Amino acid sequence: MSTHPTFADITGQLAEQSIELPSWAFGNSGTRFKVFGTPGTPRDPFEKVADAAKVHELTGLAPQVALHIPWDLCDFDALADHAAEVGVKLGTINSNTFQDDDYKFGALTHEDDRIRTKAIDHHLECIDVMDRTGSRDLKIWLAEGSNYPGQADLRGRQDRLHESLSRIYDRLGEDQRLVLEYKFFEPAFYHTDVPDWGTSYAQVTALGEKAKVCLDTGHHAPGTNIEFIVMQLLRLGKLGSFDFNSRFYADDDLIVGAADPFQLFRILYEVVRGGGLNNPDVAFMLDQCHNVENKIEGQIRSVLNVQEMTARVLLLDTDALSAAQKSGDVLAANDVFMDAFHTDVRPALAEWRSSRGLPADPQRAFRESGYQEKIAADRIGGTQAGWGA
Ligand code: PSV
Ligand code: MN
Repeated sequence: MSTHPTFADITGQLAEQSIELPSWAFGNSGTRFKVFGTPGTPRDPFEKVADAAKVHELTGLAPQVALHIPWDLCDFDALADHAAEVGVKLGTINSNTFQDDDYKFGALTHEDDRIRTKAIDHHLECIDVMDRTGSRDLKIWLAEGSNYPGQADLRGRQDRLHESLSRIYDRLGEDQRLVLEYKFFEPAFYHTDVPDWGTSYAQVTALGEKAKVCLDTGHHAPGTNIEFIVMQLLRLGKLGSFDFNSRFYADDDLIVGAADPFQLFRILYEVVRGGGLNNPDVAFMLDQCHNVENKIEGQIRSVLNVQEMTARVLLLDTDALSAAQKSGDVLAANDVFMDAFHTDVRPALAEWRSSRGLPADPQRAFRESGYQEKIAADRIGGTQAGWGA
């Protein structure tokens, strides 16, 4: 006998959901062709945190903000106080070894001891920041690789990567973690040192329990079955975090769920199936850039997309699915799955938001709040934040 969950059955899980926002989503970004400025763009981490807090205020979904070092270097005690005042917390610290001339041929994998040490030291400084901000996770994405066959010693670089990561890992506190993000290409075009989940898994497994894999949904070749990777990493206890976004072609960093809502559903199905929902060991983060759309609204839309797709997954009739799977009824199983995907949860979510004192339509509430007009009028002068700022 299968019992189809009702919306009332799932609100407890929805209420617990939390998605971390990236500070850089509020700064200017673009392609290698052009970065467009926008009135009201934050000039410093304090203004980024204020914008992130607006997203949380209107959605109840985004209580943490991830920082990027050195882009967000500042007085971290003051920033943490400011975050608390506006109702959010500082979260994951992202390192950056991709914007310094020394790192042209690598950072943690570099042949030169001096440069490797410099890159390791940068990560140790990031851990110092984590100690100040109370952040748990150090997220490492490496822009390292080569463009031409024969250019680099692939094996030597893997060995040096392990040594460098070990030095960083050894400095982590009891409750701190390292999450290693993979990406199959870019900026390097021939080989990348951490191109896939297998490499990240091998490297973090060699480090120990406090090291996990970060899965950025935009960092796979077209056609990759990402939900399979999610399932496997959860099964192995090594999925530390998500960077959610969506892509049409490469690492587009578009709004999560915008390019392929069904893929987001399939990923979240495996998250729920594998016990990763509202599990503190599996951080939900966004890694997005809003090049042409309003940035704050872009973040609001993103967290709502994740919430909406999570609700659809939670409404899936798991008993019916399991019965169909066990009896080999291919189409019945697929019907149950698709039925959940096609469920329109928007009216129920709007009503539930209102019942919790949140706006039924957070995006509209943002437009009506006048916040964008206010920051555009107030934030005059200074340098707008963006890549390298
Ligand atoms: C670069 O591809 C990237 O998008 C990585 O995904 C990081 O998470 C992010 O930048 C911030 O460094
Ligand atoms: Mn990412």
